[in-house]
Amino acid sequence: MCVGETGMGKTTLIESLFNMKLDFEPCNHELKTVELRTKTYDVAEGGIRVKLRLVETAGFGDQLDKDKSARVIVEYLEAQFERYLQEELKVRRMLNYFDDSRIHACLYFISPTGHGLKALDLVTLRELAKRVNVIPVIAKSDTTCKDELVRFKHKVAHTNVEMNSAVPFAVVGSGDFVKKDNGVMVRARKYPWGIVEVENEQHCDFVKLREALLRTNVDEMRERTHNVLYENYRRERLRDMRMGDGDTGPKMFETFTLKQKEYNDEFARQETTIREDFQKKLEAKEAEMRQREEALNVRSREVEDQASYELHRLESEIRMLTEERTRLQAKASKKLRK
Ligand SMILES: Nc1nc2c(ncn2[C@@H]2O[C@H](COP(=O)(O)OP(=O)(O)OP(=O)(O)O)[C@@H](O)[C@H]2O)c(=O)[nH]1
Ligand SMILES: [Mg+2]
Repeated sequence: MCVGETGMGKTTLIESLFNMKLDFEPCNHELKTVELRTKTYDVAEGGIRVKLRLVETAGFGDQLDKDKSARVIVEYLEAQFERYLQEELKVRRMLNYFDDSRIHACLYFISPTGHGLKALDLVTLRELAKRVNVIPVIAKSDTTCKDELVRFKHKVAHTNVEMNSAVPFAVVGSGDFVKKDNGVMVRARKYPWGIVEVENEQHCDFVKLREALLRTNVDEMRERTHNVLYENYRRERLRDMRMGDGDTGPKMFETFTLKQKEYNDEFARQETTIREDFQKKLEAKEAEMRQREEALNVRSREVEDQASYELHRLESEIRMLTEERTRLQAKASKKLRK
């Protein structure tokens, strides 16, 4: 994996390391988030054909939120660990045939022009070092003079960030070949005053880096990825899944039964609580409804009483008027007879 700011020479260095042309598109500075571009190649190393998976960051350091740049890379690294863990947890696991995409080495490109590591470098290196073997490289080291480079290397090496190699490799990459005076074609960068040869140890640490990355340290890095970095991730994840020691092997079934019982008990407890809550709410609602019904009954009784009182009053009035009329009619007929 190559992590470094846009245009830092990531693709060129990988092309120089594997002596082949890669089809990684250059990136502009306009990406809103960091992207990871992955490509797989078949390469022959020391006569052996190996599958090489390359991941290059695009847009790294171009956003304001520096933490987010690191987070995207961390998420990618952890996703590869998680794939492996899921395979490992299968009943019929096929680890020998599994397409293991865990990253074994990360070249971290440091800008040659700085006074040391930038905040972005520190934040990212701290997070990366927990999940991948980090190899710091000072990019485009032909753009810095020799004494300054020595001081710069020293400064980076003494930064309090855990890295795989104590001293960063000062590297130069080039896609061009130049013919030397002796007629030999070398991979180099041509300047008005001469050439910087990529594979010349007097000019840069490219050869040392290639030796370390592709030969001497390969097994060590693979082992560290599996035994230390992946192991840490695995431990954390299994703890998250509430698995502990003794959850596998002969005791696994008992632990599983115990866990299942715990789960069932917890489920039953929660179910009872929910049922009791529901019952309480139901009873409260019923009491409220009863109260409202009672209030309505009282009111309707009041209305009924009022109506019957009014009815009685009107009936007695009608009776009095009828009597009055009868009395008046009798009086009138008596007068007529006279
Ligand atoms: N001086 C100098 N220039 C370099 C070196 N390596 C690459 N370059 C130049 O830097 C420019 C960018 O190189 P790339 O390899 O595309 O950089 P990159 O990091 O892959 O860029 P992105 O993928 O776009 O982020 C090109 O013009 C290269 O020729 C180097 O070691 N020294
Ligand atoms: Mg590139």
